[in-house]
Order: sequence, then C-alpha cells, then structure tokens
Amino acid sequence: MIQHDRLTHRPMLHIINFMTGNPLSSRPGDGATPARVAGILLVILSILLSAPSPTIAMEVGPIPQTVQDRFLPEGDNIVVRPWIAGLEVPWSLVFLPDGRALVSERPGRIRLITAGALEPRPWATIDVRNVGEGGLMGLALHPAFPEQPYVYAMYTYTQKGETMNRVVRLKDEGNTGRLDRVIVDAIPGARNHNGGRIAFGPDGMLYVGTGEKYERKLAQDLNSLNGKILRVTPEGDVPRDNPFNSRVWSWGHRNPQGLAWHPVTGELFASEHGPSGEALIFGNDEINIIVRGANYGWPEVAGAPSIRPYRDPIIVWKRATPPGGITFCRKGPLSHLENDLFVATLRSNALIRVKLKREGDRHAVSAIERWFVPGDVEGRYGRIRDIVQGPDGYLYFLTSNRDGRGRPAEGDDRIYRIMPRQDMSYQGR
Ligand SMILES: [Ca+2]
Repeated sequence: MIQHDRLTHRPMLHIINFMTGNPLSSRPGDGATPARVAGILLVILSILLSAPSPTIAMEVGPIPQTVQDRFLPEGDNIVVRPWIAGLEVPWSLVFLPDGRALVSERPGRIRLITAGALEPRPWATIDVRNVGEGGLMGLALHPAFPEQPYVYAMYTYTQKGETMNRVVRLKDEGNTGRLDRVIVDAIPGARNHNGGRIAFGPDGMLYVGTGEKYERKLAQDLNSLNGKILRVTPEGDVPRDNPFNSRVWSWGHRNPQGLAWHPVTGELFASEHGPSGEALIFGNDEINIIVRGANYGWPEVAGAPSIRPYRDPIIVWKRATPPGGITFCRKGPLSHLENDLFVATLRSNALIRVKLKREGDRHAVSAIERWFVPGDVEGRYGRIRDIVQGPDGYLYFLTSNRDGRGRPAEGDDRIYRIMPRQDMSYQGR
C-alpha cells in the first residue's frame, strides 16, 4: 500500500473555497467562471513555484514482518510478581553489580533500591524541566563500574527559556550520587519528542537516542543533534570511527525510545515512535536494526517502503503501540525466552515478545506475542515504559500510569518481576 499525502492540500482547498465561495452558500453570479478558474490556477501555480515547498510527501510503505501479533494475556510460562511500588513515572532501571539498583523518576529523582526495598531518600535529585514527555529519562551504568563508579543520566532542562536535553554522569558515593560532569550538552528539546534512552554498547561507547522535538526536518539534518542516535565515548568525545566525524551514529529518526544489542550478533536494535498525525499518518511504530551511518527515513518515509537511501524497519506496527524501552532476554532462568526481544509499550499496555530467526545474514521475525492484554482492551498493568533484565536473569518492567496519560491504580507506579512458572513458590525478598 502506497499512500501519498500532501499537507498543502488543505491550505489549497481553503484558497479555492475562499476564491470560489462555498457552493452551499453561493450567491447568484458567484460561480466558477472559466476566467475565475484560470485565475485560481494561476495563483496556485505561483504559490507552488515561489515558496520553498512546505509539503510533506511521506511515502508510507507496508509492514515488513510476515507474522501477525498474537495475544497472550498470561505470557508464556511465566509468572509476574510485584517488586517495587510507590514510584512516580519511573523511566529507566539499572542494576549495580553489588545488588543495588537505581531507577529514574521523570520528575527528577534517581531512587535507590537495596535488597528489594525502595529507599525513601533519593540517591540523587536533578533539577529537570518536567513537562510533557520531558524530564529525567534514561540511566546507564559505566561498563567498567565500579572501577569507574559512574552512572549516566539524560534529562530535559531549561536554559535561557529554551528547552534542552543533556546527558550527565554522577559519581556513585553509596547512598548518594554526586554530579561529576556533563557528557553531551544542549541537545535542543521540546515538550515532546526528546528521545531520552541512553545505553552502553558492547564496544564500550555510549549511545543516546534523541527526538526531533517535533521539527521533523532536523531528523534529516546531519548538523543537528535531533532525530538521531548519537555515539560518544564514556567522556562524551567523538569516537574516531563514527561515520560523520561528529556524534551522529544514525539519522532520520523521529523519537527513538529503546536501545538493545542482540546477544549473539551484537547488532543494535532500536524502538521508535511513528507519526501521530504528521501528513495525516498515524501509528507506524518501528523496530529498527541500527547500522553505522544509516538513514532511517523520517520524515520522508513511514512503514517499510524500501526507498533508497532509507533503511526499512524490521517491524512496523500500523496501529499506535508506541514502544518504550527494549531488551533481549539473555541466558538465565528464563531459558525458554533466550535471545527473544522484549518491547515495553505504552498506549497498547502490552509487553511484546519478538522471536527472531536467522535467514542467511539477516534476521526474520518468526513470532510476535502481546503479553498481558487480552485484545483491544486495557492491559493488566497499564502503560509499560521499560523492560530490563536483572543480574538474576529475571525480567523487570516499569509501569508509567502516573505520566498523565494513564489510569493509575493504588501503589502505582510499580516495577514488576517476571519469573519462570516453575518458580511460583518464590515469595519475594
Ligand atoms: Ca523509519
């Protein structure tokens, strides 16, 4: 299916209505005479030729995957247990090697979890611009932690009245974190589309997803930090093997939200929100495999139209799902889920499991399961922001019911733990 939408159709129609009059209220002599029609066409032609074109000609391709989503409200041979309650819009969870965990809350707190209990006093409080989708978002642990005792955080802030995003790192001092230095500064932000996910790759580099702040042309501008996946050293410098001698690693993104590396191939997968009305297109949320220097097409394409030079997603959800964080399930007690991709989703309330298989040198999607929702109704846990695997091998997911778009239940927001069904005797810590 190829849809072709031009936003300028609407202003054009307004011009035509203005010049011809509304037929329903036309007065005698107000009709479209040949001279009048010619005049209108001349005006339209001069507009088309003079102004830099404000059109969005978005090619909308089909879905690339050959399987349909299946609903599995109980999941696959798992049990879900509450782990932490009483959070406010938790966004990102990292586990420290000594058993502690840190969770970011979007209003600007990093909370400490020790021995399965939430400490009342925040590990760190950050002065953020807590508006729309912005605020404190992604966390990441230095790959050499604790020798390099740093926790990285991305957040929205205000500078001279402008909304910006930055990545900083904090030094772990046990019960508190102290600001160490700024890693990436002054990424232009907005109320929505700030990206916000950060993660270290197997190459030891820090990857940063940035949104296009609702200025879609920025995604196609290599001089802009917006609508990109950035790659920097742990100190924030440009690695020598980046493709454009800048912090940009991949481009043409709308609003990336999840980053995860395949446990076997080491490839980077990323989730991204599709359009919410641009060019009258909705949905088309994406999972992409990120390749150095590649252009992922926003806003020129949506879906998977196979138009060069843009790279198609591996999965497209036509209906708005929007994905949050993603993770691969690695070796551990959830052995039947090993190497499957998990995608937290917001509006659709599902935890999505994606099974992949190798076909030659590429991945093919062999199954997509939507857990915790019985179909087109509200899910059991509400909006799910992130999914992470713990050092115990269990999966942990974060709800986002207090983000202004959900229906919070008593004790929200929460972190839940997913365990294999045979561990049902487990009573929790
Ligand atoms: Ca795309």
